[in-house]
Amino acid sequence: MKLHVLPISANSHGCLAIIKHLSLESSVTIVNAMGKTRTPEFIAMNPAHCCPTLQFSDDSAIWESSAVMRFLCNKFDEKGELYPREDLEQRGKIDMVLDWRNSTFYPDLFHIVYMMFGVDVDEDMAKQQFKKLMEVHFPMIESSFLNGKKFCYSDTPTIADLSLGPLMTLLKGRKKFWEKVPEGIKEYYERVLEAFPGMMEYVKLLDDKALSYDGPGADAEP
Ligand SMILES: N[C@@H](CCC(=O)N[C@@H](CS)C(=O)NCC(=O)O)C(=O)O
Repeated sequence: MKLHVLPISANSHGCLAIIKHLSLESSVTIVNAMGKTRTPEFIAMNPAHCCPTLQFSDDSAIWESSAVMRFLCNKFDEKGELYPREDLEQRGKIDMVLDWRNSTFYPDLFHIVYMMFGVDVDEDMAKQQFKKLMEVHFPMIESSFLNGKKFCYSDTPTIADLSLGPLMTLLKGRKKFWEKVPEGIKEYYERVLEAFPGMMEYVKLLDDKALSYDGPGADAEP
C-alpha cells in the first residue's frame, strides 16, 4: 500500500501520525505527492486529486482523510487503541467528530486560512467565520466533545483528535485571531501533538509556514 500525502497539509497529518504511531512503515509506503496531484497518473487513481490518498496493490484507492484513518485502524490497529473495535457507542462518538470536522468545522476555516496558500479569500467572511468558531464551534468542542476529558470523549487520543487537532495549526497564520483562541483549545491542540511525536516533523512544516506568513490578512483584527 502507498499513502500519498502533502507533508505540509493538516489533512495529511492524522494519517501520517497513524503510520508512525503504529509503526506501519513496512506495510504502508509514504509518498510525497507535492506537485503531483494534478498529473494524469494521479487523477487516474483519484479523480478528486486530493491527499491523503491510500493506493492499494491493484492501483485502486481511497481518499478523504477520515476514511483513510478508519481504514488504517480497521486493518492495523488490532487493539482498537485509536479507533475502538468493541465499544460501538464510543466508536459512534468518534465517527460523529470525524463527520462534523469535515462537514462543518473545516469549511468554516476557509476564509480564515486559505490566503496562506495563495487563495483570494474574503476578509469580512474571515471575521464572520472566526466569530462562529468562537461562539459556536470552540464552546462545543470544549463543553461537549472534551467535557473535562483530555481528548474527544476519551482520556486517550483517537482518530477524532487526529482529525480535529492538527487543523488548529492553520489558525496561526492570522496572529491576532490565534491570540483570541481559548486557552482550553490551545491546550487540547498541544496535547494532541504531544501524544503523536512521529507527526511533528510534518506539523512543523505547516507551523513554520503559518508563523512566518506575512501576506494579506496576516495582521487583520478578528
Ligand atoms: N476532505 C478532504 C480534503 C483533502 C484536501 O483538500 N487536500 C488538499 C490539500 S489540503 C489537496 O490534496 N489538494 C491538492 C489538489 O487539489 O491538487 C480530506 O479530509 O482528506
